[in-house]
Amino acid sequence: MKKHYIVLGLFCLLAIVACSDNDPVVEVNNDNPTEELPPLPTEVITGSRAMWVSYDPISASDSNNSSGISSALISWRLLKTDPSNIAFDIYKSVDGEAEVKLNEEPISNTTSWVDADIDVSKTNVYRVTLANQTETLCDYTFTSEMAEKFYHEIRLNLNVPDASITYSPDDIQLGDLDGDGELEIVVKREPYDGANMGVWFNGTTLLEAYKMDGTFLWQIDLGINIRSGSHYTSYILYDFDGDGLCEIAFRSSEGTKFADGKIITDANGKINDYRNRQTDGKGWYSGAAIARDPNDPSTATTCGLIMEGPEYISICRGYDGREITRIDNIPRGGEGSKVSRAKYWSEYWGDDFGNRMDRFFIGVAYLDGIPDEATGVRTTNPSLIISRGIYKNWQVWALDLKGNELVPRWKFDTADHASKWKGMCSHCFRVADLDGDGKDEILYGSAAIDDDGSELWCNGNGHGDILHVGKFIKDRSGLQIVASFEEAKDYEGQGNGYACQVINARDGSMITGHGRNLPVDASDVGRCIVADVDPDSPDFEYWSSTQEGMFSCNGTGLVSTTYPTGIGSGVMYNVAIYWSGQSTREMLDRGCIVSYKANPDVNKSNKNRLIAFDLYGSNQGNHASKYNPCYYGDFLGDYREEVILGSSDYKSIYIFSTNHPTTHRLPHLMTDHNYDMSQAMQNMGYNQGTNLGYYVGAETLKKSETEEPKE
Ligand SMILES: [Ca+2]
Ligand SMILES: [Ca+2]
Ligand SMILES: [Ca+2]
Ligand SMILES: [Ca+2]
Repeated sequence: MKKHYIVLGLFCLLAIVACSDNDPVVEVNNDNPTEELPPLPTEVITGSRAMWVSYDPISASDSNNSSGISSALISWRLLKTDPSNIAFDIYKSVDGEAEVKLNEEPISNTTSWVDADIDVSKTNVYRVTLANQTETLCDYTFTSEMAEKFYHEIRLNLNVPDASITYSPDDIQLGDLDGDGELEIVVKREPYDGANMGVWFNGTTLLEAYKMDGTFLWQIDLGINIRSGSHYTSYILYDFDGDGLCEIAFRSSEGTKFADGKIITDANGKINDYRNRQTDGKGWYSGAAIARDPNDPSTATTCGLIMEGPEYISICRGYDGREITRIDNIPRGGEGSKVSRAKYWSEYWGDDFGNRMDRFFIGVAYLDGIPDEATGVRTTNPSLIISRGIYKNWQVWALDLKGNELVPRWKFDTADHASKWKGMCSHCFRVADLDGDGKDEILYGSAAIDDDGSELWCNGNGHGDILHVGKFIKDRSGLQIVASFEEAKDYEGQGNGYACQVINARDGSMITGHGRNLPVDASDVGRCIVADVDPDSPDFEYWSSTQEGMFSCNGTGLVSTTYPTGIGSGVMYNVAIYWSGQSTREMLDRGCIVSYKANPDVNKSNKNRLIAFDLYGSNQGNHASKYNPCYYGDFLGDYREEVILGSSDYKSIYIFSTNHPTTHRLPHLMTDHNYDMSQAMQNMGYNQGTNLGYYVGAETLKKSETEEPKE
C-alpha cells in the first residue's frame, strides 16, 4: 500500500488518502453534474384510485399462518378530495362475457367489494363507477395466473456488480417517478445484512427502481466508499421541487455510479479506495474500537470502515437515476494528522473509530408550510433534511432544491447550544408539525428543532431506539409522541423520569409514562409501541419491552396485563398496521400480523394470528432481530396497509395486500401529512412505524358505521 497526497480541488481539503495499488481509473466526468439533462415528462397524472385485487389461493392451508379468507377483495382508493357522500358501483365481466353489476345498494361505507363467488380459473375484469353513473372510475383485470399467488412478485435485476454476492432486498420507498399516477418502487439492495457497527466486508450498496409491473428502470451503485448498513445508507425518495416527479437523495462519494454511468471521481479522474485497511484498525487517537461480537474483544476493528475521503449528498432524478446536483455532506471536522483529526472526532462526535461519527440520516420536511389539510395539496416545496451524529454532538442541516442546486437554508449544531442538547437523538429523526403552526419540525429524539432551525424544546430524556409521532388521544389538542429510552441517567436524571413516555409534541412535556427505577440491566428499553388495539378502552394503548403492562395514552393507567403475541409467543411491539377490517389496528413483526382481539372475519381456529407471510415464501424481514419489512404502508387499494418483504431466496420482492373485508373507509393514508412523513421516512436508521396525524380509533370508526352519509 502506498500513500498519495492529493488536493481535492472541489472541496479545498488536504486529505491524506490511503489508496490501493490497483485503483480503477475512469474518465473525468464528474465536474459538472448539472450539464444538460434530458427533458422530464411534463404531463403528470394525479388522483389514481390504485385499484387492486387480493386473493389467497391457500387461505385454508394452515390454521395458524394462512389468511383464513377465501373470498377475493377488490379495493380502491378514497381520495381526500372526494365529497363525503361519494358512493360507488362495481361491475364484473368474466372471460369477456357481459358485465354484471355486483352491488345492489351503492357502496358508501367502504371502497372495497368482497367477491365470494370469484371463479379464479377465469379472467375477471372489475370496473368501478360513481353510483348510478356510467363513466369508469377505475378498473382491474385479474387473471387466473395472478390468482395463483397471494402476493404480487417483482423479480430483482440480475445485472449486479458482483455475481457472487447476494444483494438482498432491504429498505424500500415508494414514489411516482414517471408521472403516470402509479407509484414506483425504489429498493436498496444490501451486500449483506445487519451492517450496524463493525467492519464492512465486500460488495457495494445498490439503489434500484422498478415499476409495479416488474419493469426494471435503473440502478445506482453507491460504490466502495459508502459503508453498507442501516446507519450509513439512508436515502429519501420525495418530490422536492413540486413537478410531480420524485427525486432521490443519499450520501455519495468517489465511486458512486449513477444510472447513466457517470461516476464520481477525484479531480484526476480516479476513484480512490478510502476503506481502512489496517487489520488492527483501532481508533487513531483512542486506540479503541467496537467489537462485532460484544463478548469477544478480538473482533474489535475498524478495518473496512471509511474515515477519510470526500462525502457528498447527491440528489438524482427518480425518473432516470441521473444526478441533478451534489453538495458536501456535513463534514467530519478536524484537521492535520490522523491522530489530531481523530482527537477532534472523539471530543466532538464521541469516538474516533467510526461509530458515533458515522450516523447519517436523510429525510424531508415542509418547513414553509405543510400540505393543505382539507385537500392534501401542497402550496410550498419541502426541504431536504440531513443529519450527522447521535450520541454526543449532532448536526441537522436543511437544504432546498432550487434551480437544480441544493441551497442551504439553516444548519443546527449542538455545539452552539446548551450541553443538555447533546446525545439526544434516536436511531432516526421524525418529521411532524409538532407545535401546530402549519410547518414541520424535526424531532431529533428527545430534542425538537423548529421549522426555522431554532430550538423548539429539549426534554433531556436522551437516546432511544423508538419514536412514534401521531394522534393518540382523541380529545387532546395537538400531536403526541410515544418513545422509549436507553439511559436511566438521562431519562431519570434530567428527563421526564420514565423509560417509556407519552409526550406532548408541542413542548416535550410528559403526559404519562411507565418504567421507573428499573433494574440496571433492564433500564435500556429498546421497544415500545402505540396503537388502538382494545376497542373497549378509550384512546390508544401503549406498551414497551419493560412488559409492565398495556397502558392508556390518556394517563388513566393500566388497560391490560396481556399483550398481542406473535411467533414464539413473543410480545409484539415492533410496528402497528391497518390490515384487518376491524376498528382497531394490528401488530406486525417477523412477517406475522397479530390481532390483540380475536378476529371474527377469519375462517380458521387461530383468530389472533391473521397471517404469517413466510408461509407464502417470503422471508421474515430485514435487520436481524428487528425483522423490518422492506416497506409497509397504504399504497394500493383501500386504506389498509400493504406489506413488502423479500422472498426467502432474496431474489424477489413480494407485495402483500389485505384480503380482509371491512365496513370502514378512510382517504388514502398518504394524503394525511403526518402519515406521509412517517411512511416516507420509515426506514431511516432503525425503521419505525407509520402513524396518522388525526384520530382514527375504534371510537371514530364504529361511529362512522352508524352514521348516515352526509350531503
Ligand atoms: Ca409512476
Ligand atoms: Ca420533483
Ligand atoms: Ca410546526
Ligand atoms: Ca392499501
